Amino acid sequence: MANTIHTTLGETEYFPGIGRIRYEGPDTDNPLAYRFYDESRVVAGKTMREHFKFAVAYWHTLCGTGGDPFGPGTKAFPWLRATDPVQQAKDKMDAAFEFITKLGLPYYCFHDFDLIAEGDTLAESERRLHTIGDYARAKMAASGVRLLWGTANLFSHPRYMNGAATNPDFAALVQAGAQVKMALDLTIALGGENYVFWGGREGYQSLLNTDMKRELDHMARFLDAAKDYARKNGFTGNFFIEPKPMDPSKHQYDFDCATVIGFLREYGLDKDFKLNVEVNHATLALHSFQHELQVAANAGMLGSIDANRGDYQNGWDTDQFPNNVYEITEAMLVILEAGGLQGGGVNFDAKTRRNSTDPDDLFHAHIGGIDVFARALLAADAILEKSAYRQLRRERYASFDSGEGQAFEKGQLSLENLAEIARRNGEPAQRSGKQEMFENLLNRFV
Ligand code: XLS
Ligand code: NI
Ligand code: NI
Repeated sequence: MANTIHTTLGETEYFPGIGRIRYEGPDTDNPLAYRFYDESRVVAGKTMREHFKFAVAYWHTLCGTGGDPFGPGTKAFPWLRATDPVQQAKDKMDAAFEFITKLGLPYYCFHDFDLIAEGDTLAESERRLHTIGDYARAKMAASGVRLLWGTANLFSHPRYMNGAATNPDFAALVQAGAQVKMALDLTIALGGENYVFWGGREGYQSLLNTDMKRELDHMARFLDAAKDYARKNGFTGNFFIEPKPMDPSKHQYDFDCATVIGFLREYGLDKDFKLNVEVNHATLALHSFQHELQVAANAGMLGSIDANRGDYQNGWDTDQFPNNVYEITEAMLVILEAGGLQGGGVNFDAKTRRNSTDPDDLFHAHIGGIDVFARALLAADAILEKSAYRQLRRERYASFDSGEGQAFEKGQLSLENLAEIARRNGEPAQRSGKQEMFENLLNRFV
């Protein structure tokens, strides 16, 4: 089970001089090695590999060349050189599988048109997706790499400028339908374990021109139709919704976990859909990542995560690689206590900076993020198993463990009963929340 990923090169080696990245332990000086991620090490009953199911995000890592509103891309990726779309897609996939397998990671994720450029017609797009799908299937079989999730890009093409499933024009909505059908076919054909909906432009800029209720009804109908199609065609995996509060729309319908859970329950979609929680989306919604994870876990919908981080000073989706062990330890506490992710894994929806232009920068970025998660897992496991953390937290609620507190939890006390007990007891004694002590406890294990 340890090394089931086989390094797979195409005709060209895109990352020469970089071999398989291996676990060398915390004391190594080798920057191209894992110091904490030891894939076969068992922590809390599972290997690290099973805990995380790390995935490379095709869009950032293979397609993102660093363009921003102030200037073009800076990264001259050799796999993007070919002008023929099929050739370019194959080169890109060669590079992808070389990269993923040199990192030894078990999964990848894609949008349909990350894999290959969209055609001028639906028929041409479908033909292209078939071609690259066959190519992917062979690469996956040779390497042992699997598809964590697929998705459709329903936000880049100008036809989606007013939304996809929530577009006020039915003609645009049906295009989105055709695209999701093709992306589902591809995901199913490649044995994808999950399928993600991130509502790229499902939202609005101005309420003046927007019938919000009608758009939300349409979104639910669309998701329901996609789910029915996938199930009918043998897809047994999970559907995930990825919340994000804004960017590109000013108001996005999938604002945060609580909003999405409410939406799914309102429309009866909560049995089939879970959540894909992204760090930088949580912070854009002015939540912490761990808060969003906990909200999802409370609803039994903690499916998968998109790993990245925002910037403390900038208020947009900077999608940087995770590097804060303390914060990810808080997240791993929630994930471990929730019993892990349901069907999903850890997808690096993160990009290197515009001026990180060496091929090995992609390796440093992923190695760093992977090790932060591994280290956080070890710390969180130690906190749960070797410290008084759980007990201290439980003790704060001890007054509900017996007697009248317990009767309240069981729904046996009326408001009159509460008032009567209050009068009898008088003013409660002050009890400290001990936040600093909890914070120090975490720091001891990080
Ligand atoms: C963008 C989203 C996107 C989804 C996949 O902010 O994070 O990358 O993960 O469509
Ligand atoms: Ni994002
Ligand atoms: Ni994402």
